[in-house]
Amino acid sequence: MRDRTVITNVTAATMGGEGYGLVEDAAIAIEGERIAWVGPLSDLPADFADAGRLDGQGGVVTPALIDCHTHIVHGGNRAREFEMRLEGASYEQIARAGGGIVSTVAATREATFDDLLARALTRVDALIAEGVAVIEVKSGYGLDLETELKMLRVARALGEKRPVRVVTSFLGAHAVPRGMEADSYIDEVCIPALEAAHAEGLVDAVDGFCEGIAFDTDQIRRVFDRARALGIPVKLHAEQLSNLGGTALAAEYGALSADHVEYASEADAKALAGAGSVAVLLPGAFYTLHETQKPPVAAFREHGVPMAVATDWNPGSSPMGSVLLSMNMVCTLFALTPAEALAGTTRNAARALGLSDCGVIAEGMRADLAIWDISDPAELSYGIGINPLRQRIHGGRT
Ligand code: DI6
Ligand code: FE
Repeated sequence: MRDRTVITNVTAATMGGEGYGLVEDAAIAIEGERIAWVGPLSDLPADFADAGRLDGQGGVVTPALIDCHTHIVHGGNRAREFEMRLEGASYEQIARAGGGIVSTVAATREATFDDLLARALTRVDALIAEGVAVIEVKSGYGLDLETELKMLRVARALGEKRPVRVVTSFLGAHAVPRGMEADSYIDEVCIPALEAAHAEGLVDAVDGFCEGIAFDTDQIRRVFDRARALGIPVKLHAEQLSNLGGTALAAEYGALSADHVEYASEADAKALAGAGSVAVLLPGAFYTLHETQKPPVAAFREHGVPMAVATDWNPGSSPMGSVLLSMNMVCTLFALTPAEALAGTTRNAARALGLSDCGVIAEGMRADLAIWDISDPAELSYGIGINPLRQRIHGGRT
């Protein structure tokens, strides 16, 4: 018989439906790696009477957190660019002067597989310590076939070395490498690299950066057409620094998500709603770049666009290793409610990754749970630099 455990003495924020979906004095029965039952302890089926007990000590249990947008596999760091921005240079100026993404590309090409893996594992450990059970990891600092594959193999290895689920995104269309034109890069390097990575089973989704300093919609469209032909879902860094039509393009391709979206319009919000795509909000990049244009949160709410929240952990625009901090920031900077922030790192983050077996506490879902030393789930967003995790459960295992 499979392991059976019942978590008791907790308030459950199930995240099913509106708000937190709170169940006071809850019981959550786990069988193997799945949730077998959830509800008030007083209604627990007699069937579970002999199961082991896990005392939640009066805390709150939520779905384990999901970081649905990261670039945690990369070489080097860009602390010098941080100093340059403090001296007045902009992110785009630094990128056009040969810094920015392409400087991380040089460091990532140079790093060995083992170096990249060791550094990324420290980042994974920081996220696990915050109750994270699923991490999305992008390529995009290789910009050549060999290094894009190396990054994605490292990403897959992270999920073998640690008890965490890794979902990969191929981000070959992240920047134009030195010495190449954007069009020939897309056709001669990016698309062949995508095909090779897909053939190796390394690609769960295809991403791109649609921006003046990166690729236009025609170039992204060519990558998306190939993704579609290969049967891979797409997502897009869209409307981060300007409005180039990336969000509308993402919606046209039925994207899992459009990410950043500070410069998205009301029409973009409607398009996302029509496509069922998630808007992924990345307040770490907004904060780091001193951005002032906020994403159209009111329009997302009005049109029913699900909002997810993530770290965007990367060495340039968001050197931020905390999902909890992203939840605080998205409330303080973009006026999400703490319940929306938690939905953004659980239910809607799962949706942004195309996962339907996690992100809420419900029968049949994976038993990916976090038990917190708090009495109100709003405390998760309210604290700054405070980590109240008591225990993380991943696939039913503590
Ligand atoms: N937008 C971002 O915020 C990251 N990538 C992107 O397309 C930044 C990547 C970097 O600056 O290294
Ligand atoms: Fe990003």
